[in-house]
Amino acid sequence: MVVKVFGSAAAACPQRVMACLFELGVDFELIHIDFKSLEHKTPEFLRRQPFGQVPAIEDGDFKLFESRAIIRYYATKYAEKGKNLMGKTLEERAVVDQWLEVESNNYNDLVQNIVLQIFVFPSMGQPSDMSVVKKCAEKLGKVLDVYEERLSKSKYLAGDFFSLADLSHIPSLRFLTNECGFGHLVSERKCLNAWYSDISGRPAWNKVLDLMNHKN
Ligand SMILES: N[C@@H](CCC(=O)N[C@@H](CS)C(=O)NCC(=O)O)C(=O)O
Repeated sequence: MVVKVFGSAAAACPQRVMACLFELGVDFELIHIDFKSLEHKTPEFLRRQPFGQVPAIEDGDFKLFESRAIIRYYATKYAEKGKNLMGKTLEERAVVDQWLEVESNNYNDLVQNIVLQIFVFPSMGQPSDMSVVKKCAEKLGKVLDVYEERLSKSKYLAGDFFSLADLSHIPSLRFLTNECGFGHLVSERKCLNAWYSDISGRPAWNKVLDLMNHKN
C-alpha cells in the first residue's frame, strides 16, 4: 500500500518528508491539503493532525504527524536500503540527532519568522513587520556562524555522510534564499555555501522541486 502524505507540495514541512521519501525510494501519494480554503483546520483534518498543520502521513494502518518524527521513522524503517540517513553507530546516530535538534530549536523559528514576514503575510495581503525580520536575521547570522565553523571541519553536519540533519534544512533554506532574498546569509559563509549547493543539488530534492513546480 502506497504511503499517503497529506500536505502541500509548496510548504516547507511536507517538503522535508517528501525529500526523505525520495531519498529512500519509497513511493508515496501526495494528498493536497488546501491552505486557502483552510482545509487544514477542518474537523476531518484535525483528526489527523490536532494542531491543524501539515504534514501528516498514513502508511497502511499507521498514522503519524510532525515532519521530523516522520523522517526519523522512515529513515529507521528503511535503514537497510543503505542510505545511512540516521547514521550507523550509536554515536553517529546521536550526532545526527544533535543537529536535528539544532535545526528544530536554534535555527527553524528564526527562518520561519523571516519567511512569514517577507513571504507569507504579504501573499495574504497582511503587512510585514521589518523590525522582526531584522532581529531574526541578526540572530540567524550568529546561528549560521556556528554552522560555518562546524562545516569547516566536516563535509556534512553529522560527519562525512549526508544525513537527516542536512536534509531537514533544505526546504527552509530554499525559502530563505529564493523567496525571501536572504541568500547572502548563506553565500557570505564559504563552507555553508558549499554545503547548501551540495545538498540542494541532490536528485531527491530536485524531485521535490519538480512536484512543487507541477512537473509531474
Ligand atoms: N512542527 C510541525 C510544524 C508544521 C508546520 O508548521 N506546518 C506548516 C506548513 S510548513 C503549516 O501547516 N502551517 C499552517 C498553520 O500553521 O496553520 C512539523 O514539523 O510537522
